[in-house]
Amino acid sequence: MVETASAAIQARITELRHLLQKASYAYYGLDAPMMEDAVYDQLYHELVDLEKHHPQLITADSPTQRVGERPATQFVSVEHRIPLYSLENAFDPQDMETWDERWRKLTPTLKTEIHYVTELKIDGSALALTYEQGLLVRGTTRGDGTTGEDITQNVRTIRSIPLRLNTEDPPDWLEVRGEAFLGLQVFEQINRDRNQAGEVPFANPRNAAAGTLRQLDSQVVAQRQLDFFAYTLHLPDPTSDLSLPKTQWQALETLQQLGFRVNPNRRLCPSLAAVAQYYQDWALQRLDLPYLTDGVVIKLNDLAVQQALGFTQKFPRWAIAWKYAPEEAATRIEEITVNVGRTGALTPVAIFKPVQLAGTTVSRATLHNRDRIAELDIHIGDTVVVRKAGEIIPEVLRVLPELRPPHAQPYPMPTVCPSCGQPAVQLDQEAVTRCVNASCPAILRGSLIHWVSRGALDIDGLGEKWVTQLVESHMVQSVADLYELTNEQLMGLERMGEKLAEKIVGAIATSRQKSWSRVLYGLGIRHVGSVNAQLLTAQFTRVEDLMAADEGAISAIHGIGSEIAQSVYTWFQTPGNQTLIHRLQTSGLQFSVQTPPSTYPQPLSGMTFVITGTLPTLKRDQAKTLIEAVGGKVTGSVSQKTSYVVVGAEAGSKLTKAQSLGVPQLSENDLLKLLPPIVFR
Ligand code: 1X8
Repeated sequence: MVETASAAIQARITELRHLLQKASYAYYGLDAPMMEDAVYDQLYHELVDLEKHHPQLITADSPTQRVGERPATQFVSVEHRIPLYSLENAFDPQDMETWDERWRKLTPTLKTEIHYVTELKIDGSALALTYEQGLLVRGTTRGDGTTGEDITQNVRTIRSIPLRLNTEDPPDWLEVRGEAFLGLQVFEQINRDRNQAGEVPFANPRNAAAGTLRQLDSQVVAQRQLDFFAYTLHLPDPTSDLSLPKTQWQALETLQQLGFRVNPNRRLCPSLAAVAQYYQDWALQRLDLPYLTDGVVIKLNDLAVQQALGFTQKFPRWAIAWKYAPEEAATRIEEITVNVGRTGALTPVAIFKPVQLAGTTVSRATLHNRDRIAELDIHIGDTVVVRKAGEIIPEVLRVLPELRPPHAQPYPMPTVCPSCGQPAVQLDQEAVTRCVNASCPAILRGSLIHWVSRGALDIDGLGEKWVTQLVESHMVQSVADLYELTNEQLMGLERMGEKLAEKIVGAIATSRQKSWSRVLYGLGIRHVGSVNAQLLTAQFTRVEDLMAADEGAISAIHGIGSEIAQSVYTWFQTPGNQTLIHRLQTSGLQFSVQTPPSTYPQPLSGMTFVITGTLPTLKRDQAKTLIEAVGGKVTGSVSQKTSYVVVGAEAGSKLTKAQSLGVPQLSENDLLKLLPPIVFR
């Protein structure tokens, strides 16, 4: 229902947007959070609620408007107003000297002293962002540099990209360029979830970022938590009161002021020697960053000099990328084995002669599926180039065909499951080969490994080797059997001692306390990774509700698409799965949301508060949430047991009663001082 909005409501909406924008900028732009997540969420939900009742007041730059409702059907090509050039690459100091001499020759009359700005080269996907009158109107991919794709819907979901510029007087038009990327932790979580969902993991964070940006459904993009570093600012010539930066260094500062995240690891270098030092300094340090870099970017600082130098056919003359050598090594494939995972997917794995790569010994790498093997044209005995993709996951890059031994045979994907011997199924549209035997021991083993894993039921001590024995000995035929294991039974396993058996049985028992969302994740339903499990259990707080829901009700959850909904629905309608749920329920596992204990410090625990009158800024239930978050209780009436009354304007009988009982009084300000860790810093 649309309600008419009073001036007070309009003012509150504006205030909330302002606060949330500021908080986002502090968090993403400055890396200096201004409020706790819980407070942000609360203010955010207050705004969502107000906008729901007053949809006529929703604006495109509201922080609630990041995720589009409707998936795009395709992306539209757009021509870049200014082309996005790529950078010339340098690989050693000699290349740098050559570049330096070249631009110097072209500026013989240069009098001023030249500085270089050095920045990290982010291994992501370039974006161009257009702002008109201070509002984000378009986000495009680089494409071929001349024409890119309009992915505005997806760009809007990136929380470190402001929807509105942080300036009073924006120019009619400006363009910002930078790199969208995925942090390593998020990347690893995405791949865990993809594995879990039976999908092929991304080879590296760059592919994952590029793939995510081209997702048609912006809800999926929003879940992936892309991030963005801005590095170029294009302003129209006679600009507004944004003072026109004269140097790249100033431009970076302006970008930061406008609300963008700018990489802090930049340096102003007075000489090529200083540039080389920066390159050296980051060669190892970069490996500790939470995102990937593949080199450093060097730019001439003076924008007038940049303009005078201009561009070649392909590159700016005033900038260059000095790349770090990717770690690669050649080795021989000795064998290809096949893993059968929880989802029944048969994954080929190359086993090769161990090699040193980026500081570790590597002897195996996934080949993903038959398509990838065909693409690489791998034969057993081939010498291949392997690389640690993004310094994490070993990857087979290519075959060296000239080193192929005579009579080497291509590798055929098996037609039967190597674990149970039943025929493996290869669907036409899918690259994945699957075992579909419901009682395949490899699938059971995979399901158990997933169930006990850290993100699921977190059963410590029950490692893969014990799981394998439990499956092979037929002691466990379903995850529910775990909850009936005894010390004595476990001690029947090879090399199992009394202490360890006791510890494992204890860990299994404790896992009964694990949350409903972990249980749901642990069940290993296709497409239900940890994020989706949380979304589902937030809406369906009891398993009965989820079981009773149809596909429409499931896909009505923001962030849950129809494919996921169908998978969940089908799973819960399958009789064998219903039996499993029933057995697990009988074993005492959690199938409903329990109120989680607060993770904040609890300085107010044991204290009871009564709020009376109108507080100057907090609404009553906001004050209540804050107090409860740090352990306090809020009740409706004053008694001997009341620790404090929080007093606002026009307080009535409760204040009188408190005075008569000698209960101490607090103003809102006094209250806020009692809760420093969760309120605005
Ligand atoms: C590409 C990149 C640039 C920067 C960082 N990462 C990149 N991938 C930077 O300037 N800090 S500039 C650039 C380009 O111009 N193609």
